[in-house]
Amino acid sequence: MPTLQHAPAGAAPETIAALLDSDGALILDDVLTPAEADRVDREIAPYVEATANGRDSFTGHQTTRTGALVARSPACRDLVMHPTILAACDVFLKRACDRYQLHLTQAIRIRPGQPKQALHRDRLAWGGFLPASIEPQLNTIWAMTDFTEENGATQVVPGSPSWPDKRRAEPHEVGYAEMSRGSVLVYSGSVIHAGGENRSNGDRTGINITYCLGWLRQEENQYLSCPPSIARTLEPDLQALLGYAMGSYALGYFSPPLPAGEGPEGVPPQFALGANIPSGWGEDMLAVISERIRARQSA
Ligand SMILES: O=C(O)CCC(=O)C(=O)O
Ligand SMILES: [Fe+2]
Repeated sequence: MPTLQHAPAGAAPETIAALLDSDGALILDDVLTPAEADRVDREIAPYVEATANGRDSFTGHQTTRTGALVARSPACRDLVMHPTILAACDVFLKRACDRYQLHLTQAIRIRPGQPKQALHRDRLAWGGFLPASIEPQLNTIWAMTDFTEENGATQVVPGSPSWPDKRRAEPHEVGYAEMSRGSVLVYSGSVIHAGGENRSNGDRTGINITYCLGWLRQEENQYLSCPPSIARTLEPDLQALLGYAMGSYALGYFSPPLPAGEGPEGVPPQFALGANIPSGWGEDMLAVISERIRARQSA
């Protein structure tokens, strides 16, 4: 059975990106202290307890999935903003975008009796239209319980990012993201993986926090899961990660739907959170993009 590579909590972003390119996944060991994991547990527990099982075999009839974790849990905001993960996103995702964004926040509780999930690539969320040369996504699952092969540790097929679409994994090619509570599975949008079967007596809980290229649609609609009334209380970098920032020169502006003459036209999303937008706010980004277009044309 293949095993996953492990790296320390503060691993260099280039190391993480290289393993994501080659293997598609790795485990960062013991990133959270037990007290930090307890805090996450405490904050999400009421929501997780109240969540019904999934609606089909993919979401899992013995699995609960609980979202809106930025709005609901300050401790989960710290996971979203974890410096090791954001540094890895800077290297891994900025190869194909000006800005990456939060894609999904979801506590996944695999309960006893849940069978294996079907193997898949998360990039199929975009329907298979993205060219294979573009890696759209960096994913994390933060272990809130120990992850073991017996209790449903994520199944992962190391090396599968480069496989052709039609290749299916043989059982001996599937490994398990076994890790201790507080560790993090990091995996790409292109690696073949799935939730595991839970043959134990206890729950397996992981916090799935994922990031994607800023020009793609987010899996969890962050503007609805964390609307401006809540987003305006967050730190600016987290607001931007949710999508309350321009994704590129022409991505994401809006016109506040106010009576005629009472609001500006075409302002960045931060305006909805109370920020003052300076005049000529697009100039810097326009210069960057014009330069890039020139460089492409002359290449
Ligand atoms: O819970 C897990 O271990 C993985 C779940 C998964 O891959 C998914 O739902 O897309
Ligand atoms: Fe998945």
